[in-house]
Amino acid sequence: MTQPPTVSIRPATGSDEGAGRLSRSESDRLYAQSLDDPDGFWREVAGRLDWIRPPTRIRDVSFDLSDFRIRWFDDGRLNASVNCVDRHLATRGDKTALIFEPDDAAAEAVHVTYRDLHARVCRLGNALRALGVAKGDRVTIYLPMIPDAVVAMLACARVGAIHSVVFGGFAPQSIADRVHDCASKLIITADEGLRGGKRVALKANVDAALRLPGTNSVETVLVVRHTGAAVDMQMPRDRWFDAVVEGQQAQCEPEPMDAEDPLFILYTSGSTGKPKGVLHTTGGYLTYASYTHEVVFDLRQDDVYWCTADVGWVTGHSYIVYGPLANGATSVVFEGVPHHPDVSRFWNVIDRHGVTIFYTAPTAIRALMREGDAPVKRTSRRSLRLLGTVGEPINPEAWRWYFEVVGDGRCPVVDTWWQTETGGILISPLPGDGAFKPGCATRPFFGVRPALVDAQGALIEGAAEGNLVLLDSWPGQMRTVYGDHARFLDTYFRTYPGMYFTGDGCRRDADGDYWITGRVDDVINVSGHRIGTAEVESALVSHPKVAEAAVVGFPHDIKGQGIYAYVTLKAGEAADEALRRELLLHVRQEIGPIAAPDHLQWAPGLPKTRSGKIMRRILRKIAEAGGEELAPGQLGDTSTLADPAVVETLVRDRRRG
Ligand code: 6R9
Repeated sequence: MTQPPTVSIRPATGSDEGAGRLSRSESDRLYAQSLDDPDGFWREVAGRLDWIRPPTRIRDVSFDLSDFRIRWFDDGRLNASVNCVDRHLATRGDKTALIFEPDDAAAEAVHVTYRDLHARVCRLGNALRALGVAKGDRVTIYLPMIPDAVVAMLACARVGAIHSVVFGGFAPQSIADRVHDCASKLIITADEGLRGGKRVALKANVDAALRLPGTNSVETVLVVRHTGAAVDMQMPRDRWFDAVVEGQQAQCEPEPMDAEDPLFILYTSGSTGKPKGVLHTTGGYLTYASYTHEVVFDLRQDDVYWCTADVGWVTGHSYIVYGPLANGATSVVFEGVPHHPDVSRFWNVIDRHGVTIFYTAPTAIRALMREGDAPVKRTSRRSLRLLGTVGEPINPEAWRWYFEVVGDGRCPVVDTWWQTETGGILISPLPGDGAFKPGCATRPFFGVRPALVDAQGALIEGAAEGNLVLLDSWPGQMRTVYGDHARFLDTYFRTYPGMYFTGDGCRRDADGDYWITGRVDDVINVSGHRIGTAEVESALVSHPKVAEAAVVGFPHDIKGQGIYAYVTLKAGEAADEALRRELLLHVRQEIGPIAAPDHLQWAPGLPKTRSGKIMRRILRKIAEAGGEELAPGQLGDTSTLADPAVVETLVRDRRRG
């Protein structure tokens, strides 16, 4: 296999930008040390946090199913909000913790200092306690990207409540499923959200969710006044956020938490069934988020750091809120979208706030790349010194554009691979590496032991392609699926005994560097968002006219992957344009806009084995082929098909478009 050339950084003349970065030899030494003496290594790293009681036991881990456990720092005690806020007050109380950049580019940005943030977190913490929220209770957060979202997360952490943030793009049914699964006691939402000038009816969605069965656990809904829109307030359930925090003390006793006490639940899609509640605990997660944030982004005290994710996803949890704030950094909270009011928005925001570190998703880069260089080049971006990507594989062309056009060839690009389950970055180049491979997530972070296995679970050595597994634990690893530990073990540890299975495919090159190739399970990565094919299928078949549905991913220029749905209607139903639109709308209403299929093909029948299993491999090939002809044999082995004619029909209809 020939290696693509590496790309080297061109430092600005006379600049000392690279000074202080870990050099390649230093980071290699730290990596070796982290594997030689994990206890010593992580004990020292954990010292970066303020502990009420510092841990003496560092790691207690076994991936062996007969003796399974993942425990880090387990006799330590701490509070995450204290680490993210209080401990900065003495040295940087007046430093900006959050810069809020509203959706409306003409509106003023708002700076929230660490001192302001402390008072806001304390007031809400006291209000939560007054409303009966106690340690271990679950609180659902369904908010736009506004500082109150960060305040809400930290206030939960302060009183020991477990937050479950639900992305503002999810529909009432998805909110209800997530509320039901963890039996939330309280929801924090806003009247409306704003995205690209469009209003999102958050409170109305919560109202609709709470009319659905299984949501009786909710006692209180706190409503942030954001756009000022009129909303239905159902007393005594619904309370205005500003009214409940008003008059509360600006001091709030933090709940002492054991390191292994839960910090949050975040729902994510898997290959089967309903989304799983990924559970992260306090000590290990915070240590890992904070340490990776400092090392991978080469954080300095005067940085203005901007991660464009939403707090509804894990990237927002670890790298907008917990990592940056634990590190006392200035973190930008952006409410808007990359193309509003125009496609220079990202770059204008960078100039407006002097952003030095910028972290975004390949899908955004590809969409902006399509607009050409001019919208970038008319901005300065001189403040930038580091770029990062996350969420999906980045194609080398998009990587080069990001590096050359956005970063002017000056800024290292860290392509960070990780997952909701991993809590923080596991595979990434480091800024001091000097040379980078476009499209390559590169090498494991300290303490991380990736490996490749074949379908039988045998380890593969050297340059090869296989399934990506992790041989050992790291502090940020998820601890369980909320309420379903058996599902946790089945999903991640049973496929390849003794190893954590990531669900990703991966190639290792001759240098030992890792290239993530994408999901190998039934998860589609659409614009960096994980969608389970099973979820979309169940939404489609919940429509009264649908008999059966099969959903697969297909390559999409901007989104990375698109959603392709094959739908079989009940006898007598007419497959027409009106019904197609109705079904797409139905999925948006059931799950949310992010899950709406990009392509819906009517299927008189679906290819199945004689035992009745849908052969998705074949459906994927047909979807990928687009309008191209499929030569015989290109579909792979079709000998187990119950009815080969079904496939011929699908191929013919696909070509006709
Ligand atoms: C952080 C996050 C996880 C899945 C993961 C993989 C894909 C994320 C990637 C990447 C290639 C990268 N993924 N980062 N693939 N290169 N740098 O995205 O979490 O939403 O749980 O998605 O995203 O397929 O398994 P999550």
